[in-house]
Amino acid sequence: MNKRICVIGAGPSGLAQLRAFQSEPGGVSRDVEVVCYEKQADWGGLWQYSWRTGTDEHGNPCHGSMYRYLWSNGPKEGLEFADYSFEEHFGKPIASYPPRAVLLDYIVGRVKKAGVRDAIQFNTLVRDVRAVGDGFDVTVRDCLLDCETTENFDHVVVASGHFSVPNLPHYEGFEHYNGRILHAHDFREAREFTDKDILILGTSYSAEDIGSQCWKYGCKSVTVAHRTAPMGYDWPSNWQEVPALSHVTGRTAYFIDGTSKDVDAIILCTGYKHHFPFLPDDLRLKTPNVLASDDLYKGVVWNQNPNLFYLGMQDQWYTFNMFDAQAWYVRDIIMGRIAVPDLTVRQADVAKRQAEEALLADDYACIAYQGAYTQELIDETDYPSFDIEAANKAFYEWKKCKKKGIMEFRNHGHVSPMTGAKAPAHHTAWVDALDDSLASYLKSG
Ligand code: FAD
Ligand code: NA7
Repeated sequence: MNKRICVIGAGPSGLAQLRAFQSEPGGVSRDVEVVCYEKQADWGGLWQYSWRTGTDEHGNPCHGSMYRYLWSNGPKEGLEFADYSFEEHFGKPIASYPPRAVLLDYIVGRVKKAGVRDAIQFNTLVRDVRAVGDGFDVTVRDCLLDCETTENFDHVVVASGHFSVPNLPHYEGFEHYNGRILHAHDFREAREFTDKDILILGTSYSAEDIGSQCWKYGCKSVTVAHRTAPMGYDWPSNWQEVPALSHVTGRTAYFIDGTSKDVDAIILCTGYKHHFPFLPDDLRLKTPNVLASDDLYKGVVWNQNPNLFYLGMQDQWYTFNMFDAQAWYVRDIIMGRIAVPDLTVRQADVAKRQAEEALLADDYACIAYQGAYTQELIDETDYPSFDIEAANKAFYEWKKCKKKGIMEFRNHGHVSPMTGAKAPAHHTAWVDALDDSLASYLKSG
């Protein structure tokens, strides 16, 4: 067969692809070579915290969007690997909303066990990918040696993430604002805003969580401006939701209903762009953050050139186990076990998924939709089947817990779809847990 496969990125998606090949039925064929290029110095993608903002140590755009004190914003029972449970990794049941360091430890634990690190070239930035015949020329820069090389591959798997390049809107008066304006991508330490009045734009995960972080670490007030609709939780008394921002003068933010508020900082929680500067027009995915993106058959195969794949490019309820389902599916296409149909069928598949997404009435329907998509891919490979309904249920409970108490939902324990065990309560309520280290989280009582 003699196939060469290039994986771009060693975050959860790229690592899922390495693990999929490592778990190949009958062992990895000596005729298949998998090479993973990772621009950062270590694996784990976004879960690898960096204090840096702007540019990294090599002068390239900094990938990291994670901040200190980040705790999982969804139940871990929704993202658990089917081939490596939390209980297997930690040797005991743990609570449902672990901090970043705990999740990184879990992600890394599986791939350490699989022994796939040697397949990764770190500090290596993919600069350019070109279709050549049935394959691809991939040009990379070794950022330590500061030199470029080009190699040919039969398949390319793009697993470079899509929560790293900020969407940065402009509002009138920003250039004269007398405070700090930053995007969520550059937010690192909530204590920077202790005793400050902050304004947040956006109403999704980043807005909710960065606001909650700043509140937890003592900011004076949180004001959240919504473009479409308020989040509508029962917020603490120093937190208000207001209509969209109109403009800024000096330190004062004016909203479209004519009200105003003096603020010390404006945090743009306005989402991210799918951005692939290393891909030419004929290979580049262009999509908003949705469940069924354009041009991806089964959510992974690039319609215009089915030797190219994308992992994890959807809006995400499901994460790690969905990336696994995708990676196992891609592996089986590459290994010739799953046939890719012709272009007309691929396009019809995308159109059907998009039409189905358009009919989804609420978040609960979106969760069920992505759960069904994950199941669909799993059914076609040997990825261990698991109780998707139980994972959906954890997400549904999470939604309800948030409605009941937005600053308390992380104290709830959910049932693992892998082991059937209910997670214990954490030893400290989230609001009082100021230390987010692995050691602190795992200590008992
Ligand atoms: P990433 O984690 O982004 O990894 C992509 C990798 O590709 C990176 O290592 C990057 O360095 C590398 N790369 C990029 N470009 C290149 C290039 N040109 N050359 C070489 N390497 C490259 N999900 C959850 O399930 N629970 C959560 O609580 C949660 N919280 C989140 C909080 C924040 C602030 C953000 C931004 C995301 C959060 N997510 C969460 C979602 C997150 O997207 C996924 O958990 C996961 O990290 C996605 O994995 P990925 O491998 O697709 O992308
Ligand atoms: P999302 O989920 O893509 O949400 C983006 C938010 O930004 C959403 O509320 C948008 O409002 C809002 N937005 C976008 N453009 C604007 C402008 N111009 N003005 C005001 N508001 C705007 O991104 P997140 O960063 O919250 O979450 C991404 C991931 O990071 C997620 O997986 C988390 O786990 C962490 P809209 O509703 O469209 O009006």
